[in-house]
Amino acid sequence: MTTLVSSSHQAIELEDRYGAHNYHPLPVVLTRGEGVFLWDVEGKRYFDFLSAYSAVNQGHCHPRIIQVLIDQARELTLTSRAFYNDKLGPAEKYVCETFGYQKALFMNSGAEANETAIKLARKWGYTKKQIPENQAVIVAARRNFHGRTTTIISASTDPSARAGFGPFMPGFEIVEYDSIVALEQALSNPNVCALWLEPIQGEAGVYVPAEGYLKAAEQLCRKHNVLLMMDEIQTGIGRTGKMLACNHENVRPDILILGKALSGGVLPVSVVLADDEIMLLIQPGEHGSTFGGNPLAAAVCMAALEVVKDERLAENAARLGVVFRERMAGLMHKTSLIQAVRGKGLLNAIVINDDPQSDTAWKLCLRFAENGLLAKPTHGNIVRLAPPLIITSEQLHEGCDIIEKSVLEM
Ligand code: IF1
Repeated sequence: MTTLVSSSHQAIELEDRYGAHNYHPLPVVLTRGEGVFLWDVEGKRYFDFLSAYSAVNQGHCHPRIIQVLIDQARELTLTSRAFYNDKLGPAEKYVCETFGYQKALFMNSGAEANETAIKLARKWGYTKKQIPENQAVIVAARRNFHGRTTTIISASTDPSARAGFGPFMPGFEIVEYDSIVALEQALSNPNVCALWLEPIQGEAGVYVPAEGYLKAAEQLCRKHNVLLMMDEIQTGIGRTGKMLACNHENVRPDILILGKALSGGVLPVSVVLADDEIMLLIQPGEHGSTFGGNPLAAAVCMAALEVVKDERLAENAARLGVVFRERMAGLMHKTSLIQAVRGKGLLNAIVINDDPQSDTAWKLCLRFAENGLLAKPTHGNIVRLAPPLIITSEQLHEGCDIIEKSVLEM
């Protein structure tokens, strides 16, 4: 018999008793979402300032995306790639045209898209750059976050992501993020096939590199015949004030990796984009997934991207991001609790002026929740603040009022 949840307490107990303990969530049990708002099972309303880690840029349960989901679900959900379906081709065309690439490869989770990119880069390294067999190296950045698979964590520098999960996949070299000197040195190794970066490091604490870093990285990749592989899973789809964070520096990665908001947070959809000379290196039977490119995902993906364009969400993120950082800068004058504010568009973080080992950021997030706003600490004393991009100026100010009130109460 299935259980009907009637209180937050009960839901938390069930998860605690029957679920793996791979997360430590804030004690809030959500049951409904609409736009920038979430409601818990007791009926309390919250501003969502996490947006499911930027997966719901279009806002919760966007009516246009949900309508497409319902309509497509009634027609056809999954055929596998053993056959063609009538939504995948249009979705491939749409993402290729939207982001300016010749080919698309749909997967599901962000981790799978990164795995796909790794395979593409290695294949390119062996066939085009003549790297000796099994010697290909991918250069990644310190404090990166690209997912949770055993290969991806092999490139992680975060002990909590790695400890106890070895042995690790060889073939990764770590460089300091935001250091052009480090890149120059690492990319000159002739066995390097790709440089793998986030344009802003999300998990590391919304670390925005110095202006010009991404452009320099692109130029160094060209110079050393290395592919630039950009993980825009968290930064893409309007979040930083442009369709892609790379657009801020007119950088065009050779391999572009997208996920999260590609479906508006409706179901897992990720995609890897590249031109023919890279993508066609993968032959039939060499890569795939049961659910990747399914018609439900394809239909939802097109609707989710249309919403971003039609509602000018990148422009809204750019405009309101400035307002948000101004409000936080104002708050910094009223308290010493906030040490720094940083970010781009509506991907921002505040740094709490306390020992990263302390639980101050966690307590602040509990206070936020009490006052009707949801956010989550990352790496100790950093709080990421990233509302859905459909947020209005009025709603943003209301959210900032809650943040200000909570900070001053601490
Ligand atoms: C969790 C963080 C965010 C990502 C980038 C790939 C992936 C992610 C740049 C993998 C995923 C996640 C996963 C989520 C928490 C979240 C996160 F706190 F861990 F760092 F967003 F900031 N590339 N990010 O940010 O995508 O396989 O999960 O679809 O709970 O692990 P995925």
